Amino acid sequence: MEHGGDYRTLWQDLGLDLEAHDNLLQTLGQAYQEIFLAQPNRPRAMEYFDFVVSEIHGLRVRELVEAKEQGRKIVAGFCVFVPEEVVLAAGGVLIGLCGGAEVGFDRAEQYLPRATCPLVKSFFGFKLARLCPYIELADLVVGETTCDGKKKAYEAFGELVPMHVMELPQMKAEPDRALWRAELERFTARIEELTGTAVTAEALRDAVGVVNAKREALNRLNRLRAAEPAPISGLDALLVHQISFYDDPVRFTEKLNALCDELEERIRRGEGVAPAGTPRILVAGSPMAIPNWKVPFVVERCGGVVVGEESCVGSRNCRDLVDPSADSRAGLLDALCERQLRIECACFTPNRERLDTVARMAADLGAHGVIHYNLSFCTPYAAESFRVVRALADRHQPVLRLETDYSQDLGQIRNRVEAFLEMIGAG
Ligand code: BJ8
Repeated sequence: MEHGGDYRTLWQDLGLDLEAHDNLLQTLGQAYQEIFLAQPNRPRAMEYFDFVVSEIHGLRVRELVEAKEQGRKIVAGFCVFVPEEVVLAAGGVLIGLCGGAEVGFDRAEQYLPRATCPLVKSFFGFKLARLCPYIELADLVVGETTCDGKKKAYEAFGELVPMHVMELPQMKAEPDRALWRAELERFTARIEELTGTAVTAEALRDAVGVVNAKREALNRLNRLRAAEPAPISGLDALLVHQISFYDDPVRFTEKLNALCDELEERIRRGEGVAPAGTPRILVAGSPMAIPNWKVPFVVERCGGVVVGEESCVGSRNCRDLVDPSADSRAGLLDALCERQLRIECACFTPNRERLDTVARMAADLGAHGVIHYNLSFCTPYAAESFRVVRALADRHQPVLRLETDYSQDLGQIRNRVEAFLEMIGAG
């Protein structure tokens, strides 16, 4: 991938496999060119996000190295239940780890069953293949007991990196809330120990403000996509969500608000990325981690436009904000707990609210159809897909179930998506 600086010494110091890393960046650069830069009529403000991707293993990594040199700790996580607010309040940096490419799977399969979700195999593979600078920079990696695939993978991953695993309950009744609240306390203590900085009420409130502002900007983007014609492609919007996990939160919020200003302007002028009448699709289901761009790529190359993601790389991560009004640290942790337990992850049972959320999002965004997307071997979302299909059928909303991994099975997916778009168009 093109980048502005020479980072070879940096990558070497981090112990990356330089040759394989060169190949990875080259492949990613080509894919980015074909998938993103080739799109017509993109908003100008996407330039910043293109730049961030072109520097994905460069400038941001250097920033993090400098942050470490100044004594800040880098914490890495895989799930939206890892509270960024606590890490920021202790002066640390939280980054989401790569898990969206078929990298190092053969090595990962020496630790994990073949029938493991690609997202899990990917973070394992990136580490074993020595291809992810972020994993190498992390002072602590935080896991959570969500699905079985992740939960068991963390046991093995803990042999390779320093880990802290949070016990996420599987239900949302009172005892479960108490458990998660206690886990937030235990996590905060671990972060304080790591950073040597006490998490005060004041610092936590500031951090809540920073992360709420980021979520508000993401929500603003999501709302603007309800316009017809759609002002931004699903590919670009997904990319923005993916970048939200590893960019500096304050800078990211500023740049995203600038993008939203431009989109508002486009909407006022009646401009879109695709003509009015283009079939509009909501994607719901498993998260799409960077660089997993398969579904919106296929939908948009087949003549549709993705207008929303009911996903953790999407609305699930930003829909609700933390109430910042408490004046004590305990009160703010309560508010954090309260917000997180509104997240409708399929790892919870029951998870009925999610069915209404998918239907409501489809209606609010003016979607003509929903693609329920799940990664291969992701049992929680696959199991829920049946109920989502029924709930949408009751509302006469067309839905397509897609299950895929990170392989290049584009032809097969294209056939199914084309048929779905045709059906919607004819309906
Ligand atoms: S809160 S969705 S980010 S757990 S895709 S690894 S579920 S087998 S990622 Fe998730 Fe947190 Fe829930 Fe959101 Fe398992 Fe499924 Fe793989 Fe998954």
